[in-house]
Amino acid sequence: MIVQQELSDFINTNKNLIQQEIQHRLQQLDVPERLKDSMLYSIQAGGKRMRPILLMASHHAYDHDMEKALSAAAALEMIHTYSLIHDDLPAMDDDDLRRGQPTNHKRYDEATAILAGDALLTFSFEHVAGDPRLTDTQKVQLVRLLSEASGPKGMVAGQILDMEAETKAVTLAELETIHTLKTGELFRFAISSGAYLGGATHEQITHLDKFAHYLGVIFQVQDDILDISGDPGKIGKPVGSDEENEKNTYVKLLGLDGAIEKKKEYVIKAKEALHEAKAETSYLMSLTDYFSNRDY
Ligand code: GRG
Repeated sequence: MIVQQELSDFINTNKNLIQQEIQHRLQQLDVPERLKDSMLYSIQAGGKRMRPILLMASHHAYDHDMEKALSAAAALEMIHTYSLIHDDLPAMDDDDLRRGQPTNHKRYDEATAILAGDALLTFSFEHVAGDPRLTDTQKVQLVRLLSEASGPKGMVAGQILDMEAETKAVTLAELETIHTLKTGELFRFAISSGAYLGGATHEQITHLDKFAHYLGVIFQVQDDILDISGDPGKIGKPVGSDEENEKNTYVKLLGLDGAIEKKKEYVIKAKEALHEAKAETSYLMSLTDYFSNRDY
């Protein structure tokens, strides 16, 4: 069992490593200045970096040489940032603020925001494929896992199902499918690719996939709970507005107490799956509680 301070140190150290990795690579890019600025604008706007931190923690469970996991972690954050830029566009969620700052299309313009998202998505693959710290087999495997998680079988599928669900009531099972694809697939990439690069076996990765599924739901349930608590740090539609009321959420389907119960149940399941993965999973254990109790 690790203490709170150790977890904070792990998070901060890895956050800095990830930041340096992304910043360094993007700043080196010899591309049109406006494109580079808009890519860096959204990357530098903050963000909790939860996905790449999870990837680093999953890697650490099998191997302490963290350098090897850095390009996959950076690529994951680039893809997450692209998805937020596109999600904020007028054709999708039409948001003015993200990460506490004007959204990319508000700061620049719609066309530039679309291109900044496209560029972050495609550059993420270039970054992994060009990493001299990885073997050719690792590069191919990471590109495959990353495209599956973020593409039409993963996050993009979740996004379109979520858009379709805006105009109808959904069941709990349908809601879980939407979030498993839209949010959970990137979590699954984080956990499985970190472990893969650390040398985990196929069987261990199967247990970790289950863990990632539960963790994705925990993250989303907590997101929905924070939404109704009106946390000023969270950017969404104004609490109580029509658009907010129409959203399909765990709190809407289960009530606040039911959502809290669901979260507790999934924390237990997540930790059971971690035990089965038979590795040094103390950071992943603590991150599960951190995800479940986060207040921003
Ligand atoms: C546009 C293909 C495409 C997909 C968009 C991620 C996503 C799919 C939409 C974002 C909308 C949203 C609020 C999703 C629910 C949970 C979520 C992914 C929140 C944002 O992630 P955080 O809280 O954000 O990790 P930070 O800013 O900390 O990185």
